[in-house]
Amino acid sequence: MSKNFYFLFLLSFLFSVPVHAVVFLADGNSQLEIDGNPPDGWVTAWWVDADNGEIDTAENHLSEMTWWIRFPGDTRESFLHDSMSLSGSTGNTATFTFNKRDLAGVLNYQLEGGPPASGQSKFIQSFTLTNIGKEASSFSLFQYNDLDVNFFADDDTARYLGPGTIEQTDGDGSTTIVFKALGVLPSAWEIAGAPDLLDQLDDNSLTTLNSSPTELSGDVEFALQWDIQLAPGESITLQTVHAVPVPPALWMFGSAFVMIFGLGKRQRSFHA
Ligand SMILES: [Ca+2]
Ligand SMILES: [Ca+2]
Ligand SMILES: [Ca+2]
Ligand SMILES: [Ca+2]
Repeated sequence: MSKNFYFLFLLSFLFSVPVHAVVFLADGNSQLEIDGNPPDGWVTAWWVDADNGEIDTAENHLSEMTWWIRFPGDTRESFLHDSMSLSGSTGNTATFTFNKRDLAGVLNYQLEGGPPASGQSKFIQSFTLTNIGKEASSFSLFQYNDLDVNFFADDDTARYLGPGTIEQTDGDGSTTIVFKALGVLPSAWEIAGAPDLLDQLDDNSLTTLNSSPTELSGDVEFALQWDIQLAPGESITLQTVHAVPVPPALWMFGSAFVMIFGLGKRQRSFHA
């Protein structure tokens, strides 16, 4: 084996290293892992502490979340992160830039963890897309989500609640994740058993989501589709929010507590 061959071998190894390093965001009780290895990774974990103030492996709610795009004339969707690079990150935020054809994008991540052991958390993705070309630009953008609420995949139920809103609840009913699309509402959505939709996005044919079913149980996944047209120079910003809110029962208990406590105080001051 020649020296040159050895050098080329080393070089090929260097260039096979993924473009994006893994990015970890942390805030409060939460961590988010962003890992750019296609096609099975982008946001690859969302840990939320729900008990003891320590993040445990079994507190991961997310198997994977990926973005896909298709332009007119394409014969399949492509993994959007192949055209993305990290432009900066802080403790709980990260910014990526995207460029493909005449489309320039900025994708921002923000993680908002709750108090220790609360189980509450939120991560927000804000995506600004600008047509930097001289012609109108049309494209279909997809976001794929395989949430596994409370880590165990098979006992979840996903429900479509209305335009841009899907919730996914764990089998024991203790934890619900609410997904919301804001800014620009999706043109279509779909709920399925994992990994059907990922296979559809990653195969060699065109995918159009069919906006059904409104409820499904098992190892569920869901995807959103935005069909967008931009004039030259035009920009849009769409946002998606994944949140584990305060459970409704706890929220009511909290409000009742405040009411009783408030009344008690008022009565004491009345008698004084
Ligand atoms: Ca824990
Ligand atoms: Ca799932
Ligand atoms: Ca589950
Ligand atoms: Ca496809």
